[in-house]
Amino acid sequence: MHKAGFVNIIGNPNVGKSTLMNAFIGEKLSIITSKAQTTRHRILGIVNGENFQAILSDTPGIIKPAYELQESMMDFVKSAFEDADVLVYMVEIGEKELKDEAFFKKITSSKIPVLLLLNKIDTSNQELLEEQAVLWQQKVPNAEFYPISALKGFNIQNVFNRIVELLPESPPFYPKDQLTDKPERFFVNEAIREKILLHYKKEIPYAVEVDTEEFFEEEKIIRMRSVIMVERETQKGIIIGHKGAALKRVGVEARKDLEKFFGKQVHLELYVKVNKNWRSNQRQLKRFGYNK
Ligand code: GDP
Ligand code: K
Ligand code: MG
Repeated sequence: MHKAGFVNIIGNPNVGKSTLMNAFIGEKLSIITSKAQTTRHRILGIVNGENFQAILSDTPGIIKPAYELQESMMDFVKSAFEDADVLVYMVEIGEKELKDEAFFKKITSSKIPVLLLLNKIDTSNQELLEEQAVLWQQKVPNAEFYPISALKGFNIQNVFNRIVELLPESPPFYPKDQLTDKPERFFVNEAIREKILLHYKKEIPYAVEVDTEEFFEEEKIIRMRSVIMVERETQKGIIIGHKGAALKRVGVEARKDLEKFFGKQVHLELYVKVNKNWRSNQRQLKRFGYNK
């Protein structure tokens, strides 16, 4: 018998959804930073076993949209309810309220099995943990409850075993050697965006989009050329930095991650371009893959 199905991970920004997904996959597919809205797209990660295929999806955190890009991000979250076989609802220690009541209702009235993961228990003491466990089980009584640490790997294997149990009987949906539904260029964009999130302050990361224009795989090396898009001339200057030092750092660090990811030497060329107000422009958003 073979089992296969879709497992959708939802929750507020920064609770650890991408960290969990990567812990399941064992590869760095989803970028992780301490900033909210790091994940903009819906990313599938596929875990294959001899008798199962779990197709996990990491979604952007639930937020109230303030501009078009965010509206499109929330469409990815909504779609996560539509095709799931298992819902993984993640909260973190100390979190009390949900930012969106409509979503919360969908979870508590879900006909699909729900696993409620209370994450970051490595940051908690026993008393707080017990209090939170009671609180969350009352709030989401239809869910199976698991305290976890996605970062330290605590209870992750148990959760994963339970997910596999809950998968319906089905042939695989994707080839069994496939890890993700996203093309290689997507991971190049994401590796660069992660470094920008890490090294620049304030609004810069949110004004940035990365587009990999070239990706040539040769026998011993992969050659890539990517453009970092910003909304204003001043942001371009900040990205490049004094004598190009800031941009160089992004390039060097992203290249190292990409060499690990692809298991091959990488040559990465970066440049910066101003693209006025791309975040509010439907056509531009479509181009960057934000249409559903
Ligand atoms: P997402 O926005 O829900 O995808 O959250 P991320 O996976 O990007 O994680 C947000 C931040 O929480 C990052 O700094 C992670 O390192 C951190 N984090 C995730 N899981 C844990 C955990 O189990 N324990 C601790 N202490 N930090 C965690
Ligand atoms: K994050
Ligand atoms: Mg994320």
